Amino acid sequence: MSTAWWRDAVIYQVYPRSFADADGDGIGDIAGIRSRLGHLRDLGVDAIWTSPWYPSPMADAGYDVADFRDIDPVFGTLAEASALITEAHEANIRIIIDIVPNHVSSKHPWFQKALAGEGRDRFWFRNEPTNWTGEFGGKTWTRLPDESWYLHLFTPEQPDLNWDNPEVRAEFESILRFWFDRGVDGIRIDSAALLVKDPALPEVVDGEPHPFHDLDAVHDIYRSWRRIADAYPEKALIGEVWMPDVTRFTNYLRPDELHAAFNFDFLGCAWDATLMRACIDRTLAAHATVGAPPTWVLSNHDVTRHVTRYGRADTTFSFDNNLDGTPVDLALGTRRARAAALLTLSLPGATYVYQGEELGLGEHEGIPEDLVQDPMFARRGHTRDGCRVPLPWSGDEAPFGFSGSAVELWLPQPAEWKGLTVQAQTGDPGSMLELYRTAIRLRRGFRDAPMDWVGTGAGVLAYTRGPDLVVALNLSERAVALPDHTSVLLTSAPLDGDLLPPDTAVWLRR
Ligand code: TEU
Repeated sequence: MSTAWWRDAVIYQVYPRSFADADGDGIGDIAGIRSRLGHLRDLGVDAIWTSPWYPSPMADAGYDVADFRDIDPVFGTLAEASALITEAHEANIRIIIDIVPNHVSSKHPWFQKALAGEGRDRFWFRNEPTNWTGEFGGKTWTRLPDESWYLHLFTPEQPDLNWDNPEVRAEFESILRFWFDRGVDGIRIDSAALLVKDPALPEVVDGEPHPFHDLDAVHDIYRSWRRIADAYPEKALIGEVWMPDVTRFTNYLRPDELHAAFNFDFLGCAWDATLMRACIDRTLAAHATVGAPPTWVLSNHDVTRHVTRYGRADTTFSFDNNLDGTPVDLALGTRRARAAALLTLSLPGATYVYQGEELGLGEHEGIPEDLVQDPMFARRGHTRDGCRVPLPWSGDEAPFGFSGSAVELWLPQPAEWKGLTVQAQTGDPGSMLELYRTAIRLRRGFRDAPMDWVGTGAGVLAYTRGPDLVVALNLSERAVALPDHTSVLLTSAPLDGDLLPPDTAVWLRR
């Protein structure tokens, strides 16, 4: 294992509720993750990132944390988390856990005490609300029986912490050490740009500095976190930073701050050669200014799965552009997702794989409204549940091996997933799973090689990785000539003789 492992790792996001259920309650758990580590080893990933597993009332699927130093009984125990860390390390897989520093659960002891009048300065209490709009839409202030209001950028069950309070800072520094001491290799930082608020709590006014998005003072927090991480060998800090301005974004990646951050610019980019090329160039140039590794992200637990996105007329993603229910061509989306995998797994930097993308799962758009769990749904009319459906492992019918018995799962699986189980795809050379397995294996041969663009016609992206590999992706509507090569290593779809068909990517030996 190389020291700066996060620079070129393949990092697999495990969403614990939906990965695998060992205790048969219809909700995934740590024992389930441990039982399926073989899948991750066979896939060849370098690390996993687990979404929150802490005690939580689950008002926001665990992103409402009541205790950062324990595990929710629905997921298991602290001892099981330690066993997972050990077993993952034995399989050469690192572990990144999720820390949610912007807010806690309203059931967290600090907020319970605040309600009783003690330690209110750990939160934001005011006599009057502001005009702010929450990150899920809706109001950011809730009134208490004593007529005071408290701030929550997300749901009312997620009161925002006051990062001006030194006690808050000390507490999270201690939480980082708690988990580093238990052997985790990295921290994914939730909503990393939102922590610091303008203490005057001014209204949001167009053209004036924003009161809580990306305030300069937030960087002091990550400088102190970096000092903590650096006191251990090989720990990585990875920020969830949604930031349209690329310079503001890379500020988080300066050498004394975070090691990496998710590339949402790329995730939201349309399936279009000119726009993708521009996005890749922008990414590479921006990261080079701070010496940070680029990251390549297609999906996660918050966004519409990319098989579905790429099968729509509008292939972009943005929370402000709700495309739910618009027509989807799943065959086209899958074809493009295969090509996109060969793109993201061959660009320089780290690649994130969201659980189920290696199976080619699409968004489950058919969840009945009365089963929807996501608190975003009531506020924005869009649910993130469609990308959070329990994984299909085996068999011909739900729960497809997710749970050992025919229990009702926390979210229903579509019957069409029968053909997409791990079992059904294993050994099928045309499957998404085997494509990912092969690509991740081959990637080891070039992952630290330099990248250079190769001139091609319009609609095509082509680049070399070192002396051995040339990659080409055809985003145009016509078949195009392959770049010069000696042999074909891997294709996302069959070639058309010497031509690269539309929506196809290829890895060639030069
Ligand atoms: O998501 C944060 C997030 O997606 C927002 O900050 C985003 O900028 C906004 O929705 C766009 O309007 C993280 C988690 O990934 C998500 O699952 C949680 O629900 C959220 O934080 C709250 O913890």
